[in-house]
Amino acid sequence: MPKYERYFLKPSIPLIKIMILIKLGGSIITNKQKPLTANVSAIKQIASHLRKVKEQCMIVHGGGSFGHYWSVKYDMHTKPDRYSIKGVSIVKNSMVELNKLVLQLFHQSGLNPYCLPPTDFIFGNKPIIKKVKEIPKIANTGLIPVSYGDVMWFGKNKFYILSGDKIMGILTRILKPRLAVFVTNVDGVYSNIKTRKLIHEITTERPTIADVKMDVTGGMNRKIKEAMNMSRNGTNVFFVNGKIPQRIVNAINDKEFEGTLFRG
Ligand code: IP8
Repeated sequence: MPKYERYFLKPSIPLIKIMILIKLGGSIITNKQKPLTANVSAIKQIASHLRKVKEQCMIVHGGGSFGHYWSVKYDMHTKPDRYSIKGVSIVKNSMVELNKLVLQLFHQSGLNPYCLPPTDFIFGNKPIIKKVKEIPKIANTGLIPVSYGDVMWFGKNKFYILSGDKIMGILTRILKPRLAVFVTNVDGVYSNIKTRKLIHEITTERPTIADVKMDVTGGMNRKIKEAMNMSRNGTNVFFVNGKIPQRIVNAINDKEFEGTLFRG
């Protein structure tokens, strides 16, 4: 058979891509005012809306009143350091507990979540590229990989707090999803917190944003920084209010949506 014919007869290899990355912020899946309290009804509602999404997606969730509560108590931060070993253990356990609840509630809503702790694809503070590139194949089976912000082993007896927002940035850089969505308990990015003036679209410049309360991993500021980088790399990034979960679906389905878009 001539060479060119062999070339054309080769079955085309489908390009497997994670189409959508969704970060469920701790502010929406937990009650940040009450330590160790999950917002079960919000998780359930979001899960039932995610059933309407027909593309492969991956979820990353934050720590809220689980991981952040204990990280503050044990003075643990994003900088690798020799933190209290008891603190490391407690923060880790609290994130596993919250993750288990998210998985259970997703499952009850008819989704097929697949737990993927960041230790599965991040070593020290570097992504294991080969492992990250396997994630779309997992999502392609119909499973929904679910990862979360965590306390990570850094080496040399040091640990650090890894934000779910940072995980979103890492995954976007390597997997180039169709779009990414940050779900929080507010409508999007406000230019003024008092008047709740929403910024509908952000292109290149860092916006003047309202001052908001920080947490261990940097709160809204960290999210915005991550979203700016992700959009600069060509991914559209949406910020939506998870209290109205239809907005997540609308952003994904390119319907008119309420929130902030960082245009990629
Ligand atoms: O809420 C933080 O993840 P984030 C995880 O996405 C811990 O910043 C352990 C505090």
